[in-house]
Amino acid sequence: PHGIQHVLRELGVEARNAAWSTGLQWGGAGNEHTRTIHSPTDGHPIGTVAFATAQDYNTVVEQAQEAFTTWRLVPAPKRGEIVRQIGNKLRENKEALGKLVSYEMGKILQEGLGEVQEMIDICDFAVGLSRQLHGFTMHSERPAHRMYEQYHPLGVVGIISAFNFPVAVWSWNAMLAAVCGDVSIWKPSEKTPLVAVAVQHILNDVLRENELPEGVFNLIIGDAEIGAAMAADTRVPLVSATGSTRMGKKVGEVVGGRLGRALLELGGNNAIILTEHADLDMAMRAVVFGAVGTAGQRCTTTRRLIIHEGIFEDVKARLLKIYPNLPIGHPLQEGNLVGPLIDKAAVDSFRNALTAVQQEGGTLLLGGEVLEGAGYETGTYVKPALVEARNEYHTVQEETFAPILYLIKYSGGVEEAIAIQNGVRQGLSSSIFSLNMRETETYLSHAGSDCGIANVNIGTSGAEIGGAFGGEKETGGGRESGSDAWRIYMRRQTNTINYSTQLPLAQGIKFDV
Ligand code: UN1
Repeated sequence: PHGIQHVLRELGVEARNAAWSTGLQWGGAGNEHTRTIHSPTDGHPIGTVAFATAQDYNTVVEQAQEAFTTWRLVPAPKRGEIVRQIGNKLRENKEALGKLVSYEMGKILQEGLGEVQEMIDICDFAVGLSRQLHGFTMHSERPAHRMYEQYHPLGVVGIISAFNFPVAVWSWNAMLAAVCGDVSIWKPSEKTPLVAVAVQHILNDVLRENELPEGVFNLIIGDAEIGAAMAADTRVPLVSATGSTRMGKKVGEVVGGRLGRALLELGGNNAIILTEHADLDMAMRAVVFGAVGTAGQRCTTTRRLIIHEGIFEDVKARLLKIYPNLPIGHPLQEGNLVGPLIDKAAVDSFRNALTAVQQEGGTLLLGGEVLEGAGYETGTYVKPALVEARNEYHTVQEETFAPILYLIKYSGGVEEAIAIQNGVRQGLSSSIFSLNMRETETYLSHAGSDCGIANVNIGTSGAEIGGAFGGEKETGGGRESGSDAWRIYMRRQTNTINYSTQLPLAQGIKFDV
């Protein structure tokens, strides 16, 4: 269906037992621990993968360490050239990869293509960056001395990615790490390993064409045990993990326990504030894309809508008109805007959250049903829900990875709306719709949004790669992608060079021997 067999052939993703790949070699075949991946869109099997053992993991780390000794010596702009070639191959394969993202993960094709575009964009960004990995120079207090700082490659970077962005978030990490001179080991979500296999083939081709060592880019497919091994492994100086706060706390604790670096991008509980001064026509598009896009499975998904009481009924009426017409169905079918949830467990947490919030006093205005009948046989398609609720409800305080939008009323000034918005444990993305400068500037001020991302008159999701991406509080504090996020992938060194004939000490200390 939808030409998927053709796509799999084109991308070289046969139902092979691909457990891990160090650059050019595939291993782990013959492993008994295999899993067949079924599409959440139609339940059909896509391919089978073997899960890596602890021994496979060790082999991969050793090969990565070996490759690092070569890769770190390749001049950074030359590393950028390799990333440029990867970006070009991603361009050539954009259509096929976008389709596979869509089929394996369940997001609509437009978003699958968007995800591949994010990978291409970060490649371009990283190519430019490869000539700009600069530190500061400073003036020494001592005569004829020079001081400066430089950034060196760090080593092996572990990348744990989530099912919802099965390739883009990996690329933010891996492409920056690559130009920084690091080698990486990618553990994709066990729910979406096949598109990772497809991308690994592309990486392998580029490595082979450039006669580069195996192990510059590594893929290891496995379950939580592999992630745990990475977190505990002192051979992996940086572990970058995207996923739930529960997972992130474990990784952060273990990595912190060995004083390694953790880059965490965890749960969000993102809100849009609609003040009386909002342009509602514009706001509605952002709200609906933010709440139901990717079927509510982005970490930047809009989960709470904080609405001034003066426009509350108007906003509610508009949403109640838009929601029933949302085209829900196979994500590769043109025209559909909402695909399935990733699996039945996700459907259960969606249903459970809706039950719980109603028990707490929330009102389910619309949605919440699991769709049945032709095209919906998997039981993974749901109707996005609108719920009138209060911010302090337990259910509202949690991130449920599903399309539930909580409508929350406020009656005071923008400060009250900001307090509600900040009144959760997570701090990823946020936005305000208002044409009033006092409101928007207050919202962006030190007393405003406490999130890593704060937008004005655009929604909470769909960030561009050029900015630093990440959030505060239980979102984990990490920053990935653009701006100066590259620094975490390198080690920093301050150098002082004496070109005088004396040995003066700093702070004027006299120490004659
Ligand atoms: C995620 O959901 O993990 O801002 C990442 C966005 C996308 C990335 C989301 N560019 O929605």
